[in-house]
Amino acid sequence: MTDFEALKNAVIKGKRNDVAAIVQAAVDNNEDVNEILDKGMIPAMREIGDRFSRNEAYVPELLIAARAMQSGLSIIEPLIIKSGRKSKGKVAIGTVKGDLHDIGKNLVAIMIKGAGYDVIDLGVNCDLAKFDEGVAQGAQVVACSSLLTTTMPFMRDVVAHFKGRGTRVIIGGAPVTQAYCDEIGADGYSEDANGAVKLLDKMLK
Ligand code: B1M
Repeated sequence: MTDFEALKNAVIKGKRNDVAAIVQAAVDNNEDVNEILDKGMIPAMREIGDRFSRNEAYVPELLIAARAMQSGLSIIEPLIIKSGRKSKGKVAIGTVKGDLHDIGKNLVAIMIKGAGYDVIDLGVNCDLAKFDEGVAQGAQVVACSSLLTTTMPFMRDVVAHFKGRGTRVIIGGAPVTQAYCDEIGADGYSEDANGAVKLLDKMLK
């Protein structure tokens, strides 16, 4: 059984080899991937963020924690994504303009891929032209991620850009709320990656 506290500490301290070893052992042991994420890895990112708020951690610490998180995610990703499935639809996902946070966006992308959608990952710092590229490649839904209160307002521009053009826009990220979604007229909001799957299933059924 995985020691979630050890996994959490390894992510916080940025020990990516330790993270990879613990996650690999859990996977080899057939443990629940969602538990590894929800009890070990995601709380670690929350904790490092809180330390950052209290000036007990700085950007370099955030960066090495993020790198450690990615090393664990890359082991989990192939398990979540099933092959040989029939596509349920196409989604273009990106972190909005001015924002470089991609861990949550990557997690959402992995989960929706795993649920049977084709995903076009547009990366970070996406302007309107970048979201247009996703739609040009056939995306029916544009999913926007934002982690900063300063970049969140760009979601309003994305919604306005696609209004009346048949492309739906869904939004998420730590500062984003259902109230904000309603305010800017986005087609949907979800708090987390599993919620994004449910939202798409409802929207594209
Ligand atoms: Co930054 N950062 N950061 N950071 N960072 C936050 C977001 C912050 C809350 C930390 C804090 O102050 N406590 C704060 C924002 C404050 C605010 O705006 N109110 C902050 C800041 C201030 C900054 C800088 C400005 C710091 C600086 O330079 N002075 C800077 C900005 C850079 C930029 O983007 N232009 C910055 C930089 C960075 C790093 C580059 C060092 C690094 C990111 C590395 C990377 O992503 N590759 C980083 C990190 C790691 C964080 C924290 C610690 C962790 C984020 C994370 O990965 N969480 C974060 C603190 C925190 O979140 N508590 C923080 C784990 C991830 C799984 O969760 O991303 O929330 P999350 O995604 C969730 C949901 O939100 C949702 O599902 C995901 C999975 O459940 N979701 C969606 C996300 N996108 C979705 C899209 C959807 C649906 C759901 O579409 C439908």
